[in-house]
This record gives sequence, structure tokens and C-alpha cells, in this order.
Amino acid sequence: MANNRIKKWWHDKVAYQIYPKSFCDSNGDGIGDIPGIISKLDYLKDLGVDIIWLSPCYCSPLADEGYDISDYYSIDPRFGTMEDMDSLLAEAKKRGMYILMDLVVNHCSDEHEWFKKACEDPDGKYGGFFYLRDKKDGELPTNWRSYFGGPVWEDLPGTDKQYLHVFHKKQPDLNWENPTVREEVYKNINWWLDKGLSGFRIDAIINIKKALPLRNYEPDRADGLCSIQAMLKEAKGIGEFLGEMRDRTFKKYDAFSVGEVFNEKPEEIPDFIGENGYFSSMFDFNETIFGSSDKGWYDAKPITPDDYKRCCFESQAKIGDIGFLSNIIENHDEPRGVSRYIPEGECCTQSKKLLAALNFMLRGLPFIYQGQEIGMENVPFSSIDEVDDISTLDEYQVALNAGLSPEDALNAVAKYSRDNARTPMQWSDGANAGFTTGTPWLKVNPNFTTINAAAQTGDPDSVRSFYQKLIALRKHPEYKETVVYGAFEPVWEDTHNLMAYYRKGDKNLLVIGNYQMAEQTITLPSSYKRILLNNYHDLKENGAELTLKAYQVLILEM
Ligand code: TEU
Ligand code: CA
Repeated sequence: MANNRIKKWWHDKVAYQIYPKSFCDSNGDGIGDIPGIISKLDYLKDLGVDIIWLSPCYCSPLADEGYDISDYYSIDPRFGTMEDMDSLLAEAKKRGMYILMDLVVNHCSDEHEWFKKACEDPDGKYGGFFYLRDKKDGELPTNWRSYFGGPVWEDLPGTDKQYLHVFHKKQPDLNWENPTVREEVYKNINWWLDKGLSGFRIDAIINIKKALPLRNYEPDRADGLCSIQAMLKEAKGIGEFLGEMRDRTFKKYDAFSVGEVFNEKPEEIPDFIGENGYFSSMFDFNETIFGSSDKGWYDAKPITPDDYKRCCFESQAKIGDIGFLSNIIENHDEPRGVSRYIPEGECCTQSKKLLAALNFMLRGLPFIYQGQEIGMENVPFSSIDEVDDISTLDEYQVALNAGLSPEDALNAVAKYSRDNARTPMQWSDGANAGFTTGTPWLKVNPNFTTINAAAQTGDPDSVRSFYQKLIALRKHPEYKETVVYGAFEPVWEDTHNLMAYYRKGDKNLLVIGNYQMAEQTITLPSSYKRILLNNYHDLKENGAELTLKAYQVLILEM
């Protein structure tokens, strides 16, 4: 079925996301940096990682932790120098690894030159780089609510105008309708690709196309504002921008691009990730958005194992063999997957391995987020003062406004806080989990004494070793073709707390996970040839009947 497609260099790879601020600090200032990343390349190589995506490390006031860029052509001194970046590229290349950076071009920082010049002369060239509107008394140009709370309009300093920001007010939206803006973006992308970068993860890209003329939509909360989604649903024609960007940049370099795409319509999937799609791949967020509420995080509904299965299967069915999704368990915007997708009280080594296998064997490109490979968990918050993330602080306020007590509001937002994924990487059981010799910028999860990379490296039963085996299977010469290109076929779909599917290519693989503490017996439709992976040392069988233990997961060759 799937083997007739044109093969791409990235199809069979495994990707790993680094959040530079929290990965490894080389100079004791409490902030992770590029030399720190270089020092861990061998760790990543040993795990089996090929592609590394770096969250932003460009010059930035860090209002949104680097997703607010003030200079697209330089490295923030807190993260290192351009020489460091060059040596990272060279060191990665030496090891046969590829580096992706984050392309954040829906908006820049209000400290970018362009924005400063727009303030000086709003009617001039750089005014046209942004969405500016004349300020009117008691009335905003539109009633949209920013992703981080409050209206999307802010006074343009020193002028009688206001500017649009769908994210934080320190992240003014760039006007993609302006061809000069697009030229600047392409120039920057090509500059990095010329340097030896292998591609980009593309931030918040769905927001670049606004429905014009800008107008009000039906308010959806007591604040009288409406979600950005109301506008995005009406915005048509993003494909013209994305197709142009592909042709002017990525395509010429055979670069890898993965889009942060939300809410695409099923009929648009081939345009996005089919042959000659706008992007090589896009993330599957079906699981991460499950249970979210228009009211805010406080109203979100937890996800059960059956929901998780349904979300994964839906995405697989939707994509089929049109292209390759990028599958994640978590990223820097999400809580830790093991704390979210494993029911409370059941998070343990076995259940972490089950989640890893079920996700990793889906058709698509597996992305591992730093610390996921050692089973890092959500962090306990004892006070809102411990929170750094602007999104969590906003959602806390939303919860208070909805009438929750401060304690309930904290508990509600803690489950979804982006800080859960941003605590320092747990390298060892030494001071500050071996992340820094100084004071870490964000508190270390106190469980680092038991959950850390040093303890897991070389332990054949650790979560990390299990990830290593999953990666090795994906690369195994005999199984690679099936794991990468094989068709996806669900089985026993209606069985409660069981997630199972076939991957069918030149081999026939069956992945079975008992997604619960209680044992569960299943009957195999045919016999198996061999067990490729098992998170237990044994398997209870009686003819075709298998009795799976708590969170037992198997990959069988049929
Ligand atoms: O996130 C885009 C995005 O859609 C957000 O709504 C995200 O889901 C939300 O912030 C979670 O609270 C990207 C980046 O991944 C994120 O870190 C940035 O804050 C955001 O863009 C703005 O650049
Ligand atoms: Ca540092």
C-alpha cells in the first residue's frame, strides 16, 4: 500500500525536542545553553536520536521564553554565541545528526528593530509590517481575545495607533499580506539553511492568515471577547503563503519542515503534508486538545485510556497514507504525557513503557521531548508564585474569575501548566539534578533523586532503555520498512482499556497494550512468530490466549 511513495531522508528518523533553557547549563548561570547541548550529543546519539529540534534560542527578551524574537540572525547571549551554534551544527553532522530550529514568524518581539521603527513612523515602511489601526475612544478595532488573555490590541507606544497581537503583547503579529514581510522571512530561512540547518519546526503558523477585513465576532465569555478560533475559521487562503514559503525556501534545500498546525480541515491534509505539501509533516494534537474547554483550563475534562486510543486511531485514519504525522506524547506547551495519559495513581515504570510503545509504533515520525525518555513527570506546585509560564498565570486568573478558590484554581491549572515540561532536565541525583552548578531558573522537580538519566543509562529495565529498544526496532533492517511505511490497522477497537493495532508491510506486526492495572486476557487471531518487545520479562499464555499483566505491552511479529 504505502511503499510506492517517494522516499524522503527524514521518513525513517527519530526526532528529539530540546528546550534549551532547561536542558543543560554549561556555565553555572542557571540557564541551559548551546555548549550544554553539545556536551549531551553523545547521550542523544546513544539513545538513537537523529533529528534534534531546538526551541528558540535567538535573541529575545524571553517574555514568552524565546517565542518572542528580537533578532532572527543572532543567538541570545544567555544561550551562547553564533560560534557555539556553528559548532553544534558541525558536531551534530559528525555524528550523523540533523538540527532543526524553531521558525517563529507569526509574530516577532516588540523589541525587534522592525517594531521599534514602526513606533517611530507608523505610516512608513515598518508600520506596514504589522497590523496597525487608529485608536478610538472606548472601542477596540476587534473583540478578539489573545491566546494569553485580554484583548489582542495594545497601544503602539508614542503614536495614536494600536497594534494586533494574538499572543502576548510583547509578540506583535507580522502582516503576512505585506510581500516585504514575506521576503524578510524567506531570506532568514534560507540564511539558516545555507548555514547547514536541516529544517524547521514552524510555530503557530495557522495564525498568519487573518480573515479580512478584521471584524468582531460573537463574544463567548463574560469578558465580551471572542476566541481567535472564530476569526481563523473564516480565514481563507493561507495556502498561498505556505506554498510560496515552501517553494522559496524548504524545497530548494530538501529541508525538513514540521508545522504546528491546529484545526486543519480533512480535505486540506493533502495540501499540508501530501506529496509536495506545504510541510514535510505536521504534529498530531488530537490527544493534547482532547477535553479542552472554551471556558479555560479549569473546565477541561481528563482523558481516559479509551479516549486516548480513540484520539490516536482517529488521527491515523484521517491521515492514512497521505503523508506522515509527527507523533508526540508531550512538548514544551503541554504537561508531561505520563502524568496526563496514565490514570492518577497508576504512573509507574510499566505504564510509562506502555505509553511509549503505543505512541511510538503509530505510523508517523516519533518526536521525543526532553526528559520523556526517562519518564519525567509533572511537577508539584505549592503556590502560584512558583509558576513562570505566562499562559498558566493567565489561566489561573481565568479560573479565579470563574469563582474558583485560589487553592482550587492552582490545582486546576497545575495539571496543564506548561512549566511541567519546562523544569530542568534530570541528569543525575546530584545537586540540581546535574542540570546546573548554579541556581536553576525554574525549580527542579523534587523526584530527580529517583528519576534521572544517570540511574537509567545502562539499566536494561529502565524507561530509557525501553525507548532505546523502540528506536532500535524502528531502525532494524528487517523491520524498518514495516515500522516506517507499514499500514495502520486497529484491532479489538471496542475492548475497554485495551489499545491494539497492526502495522502491516513486508512484516506483520501486532502492538497490544493492556491499558489498566487489572489483568486482561485476549485471544490472538493467529499465532505469532516472535516477541519483538515486551515490558515484562515473561508472558502468560495458554494456546492463543494471552493474559496481560498490569500495563503490559507487547510488540509481536505475526
Ligand atoms: O504555541 C502555539 C499555540 O497554539 C498555543 O496556543 C499553545 O498551545 C498555548 O500557548 C498553550 O498554553 C506556540 C509555541 O509552541 C508556544 O510555546 C508559544 O507560546 C506560542 O506559539 C507563541 O509563539
Ligand atoms: Ca548557561
